[in-house]
Amino acid sequence: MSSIKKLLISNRGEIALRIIRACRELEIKTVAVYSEADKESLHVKFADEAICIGPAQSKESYLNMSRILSAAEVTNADAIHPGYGFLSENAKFSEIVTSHNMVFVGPSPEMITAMGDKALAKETMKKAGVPIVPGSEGIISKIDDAKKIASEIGYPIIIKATAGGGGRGMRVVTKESDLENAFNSARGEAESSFNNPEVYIEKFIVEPRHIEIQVMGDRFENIIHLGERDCSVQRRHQKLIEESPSPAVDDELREKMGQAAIKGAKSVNYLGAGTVEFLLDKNKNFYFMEMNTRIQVEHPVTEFVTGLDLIKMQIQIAEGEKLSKKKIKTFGHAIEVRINAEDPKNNFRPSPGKITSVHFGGGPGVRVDSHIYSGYSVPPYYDSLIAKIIVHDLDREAAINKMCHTLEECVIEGIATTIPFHRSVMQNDIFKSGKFDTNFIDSLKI
Ligand code: MV4
Repeated sequence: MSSIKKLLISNRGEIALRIIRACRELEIKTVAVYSEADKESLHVKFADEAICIGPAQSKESYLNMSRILSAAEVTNADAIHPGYGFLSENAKFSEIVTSHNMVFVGPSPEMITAMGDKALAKETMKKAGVPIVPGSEGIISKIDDAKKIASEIGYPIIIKATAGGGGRGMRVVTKESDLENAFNSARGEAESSFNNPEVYIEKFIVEPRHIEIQVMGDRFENIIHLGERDCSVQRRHQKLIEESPSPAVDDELREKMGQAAIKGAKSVNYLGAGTVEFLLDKNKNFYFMEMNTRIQVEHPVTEFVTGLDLIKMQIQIAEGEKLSKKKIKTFGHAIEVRINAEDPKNNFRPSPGKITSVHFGGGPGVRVDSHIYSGYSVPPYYDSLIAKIIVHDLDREAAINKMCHTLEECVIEGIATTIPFHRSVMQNDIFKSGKFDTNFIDSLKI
């Protein structure tokens, strides 16, 4: 039972602010770290202490373990929260933080490694009885084996990098004559992206939805699920809009997917916040895809429908607290849109630069998680997320309506943002119908 007194946040932007706010409520002191490009960032101003850890490039700052650890040592921090991205799923970082007698607010190195290898994670989930997509048992390294397994499961198939995620090293193959080229190029891309050429093969699920279950585990073998998030609105593997509940998931399916996620998480003794990602097909079959061992960008939609504070829970679990025995109740419908500094009229090209004025919408059931302000310059070095707008209302229709009005109230001047794109999606008939899949955005003419 360690009680955290001072926590260092090895991240930036809105998530760093989010973690600082949770710490204030828990009466934990905070240390921000920042790169030279982030001197004027809000997380630097809001934290109790702030330490510059190096130049703008992530490798020299937010990804530099020794500089972050030095910052923790000189400030006497007794815990580190990695947020999402950067070092949040780096097994070595988790290990080093712990070996320096600090609490890592995240999973053990073993857990990160086990889930970071996608083929291994799939095997682990299969053994636990979680449904998986039919395919190869583990890695396929020879084209003849690839041909054999592909003809067994039938085309179309998908080749995936075991070190992958985010679409890199992935190839869809519809006929055998394309297999050899795809196999070799997937391995090549996997090698150059992840220093690991290993791939595995699955049946390709056409027009799936991306549904993920939020789970939380404590040190006392309690694992709970907090319902699903539907993240089917994506563009080039970047999520744009997330919501809970999913328009495609009824109570019965939610219970099935929730229990499957719990079973999977229990089988590895999962600790802390995690997300079990599934593909859901047209016939309501669901298949394990990946498990993320971090807090996710879209956690606020789950917070809105459950009334819980997932960041506070993460920290309390890391301190050794037990999960509450109270039954999780969900209420209403929440939608999140990601506001990126990108120009939707220009192929979503990044649009860094100085923000000359900002106004966000507001009102009951509106939440804005953002680190921007008038006069702030969006640096070109990091991901382009500048704000998340999350709304909550009684049902999906009311939530969409509220999001429309909120987006109408929003003004961001000086840079291009994805606000106009979100306004048009909120008015799109397919989006409003709730009947869409992961191809929805790429099928729009934008
Ligand atoms: C799939 C799939 C269809 N069938 N696997 C995309 C990212 C990576 N995490 C896995 N992905 C997919 N795996 C099988 N067997 C379709 C995708 C996919 C996708 C998944 C979720 C959300 C958006 C997507 C966009 C394209 C492809």
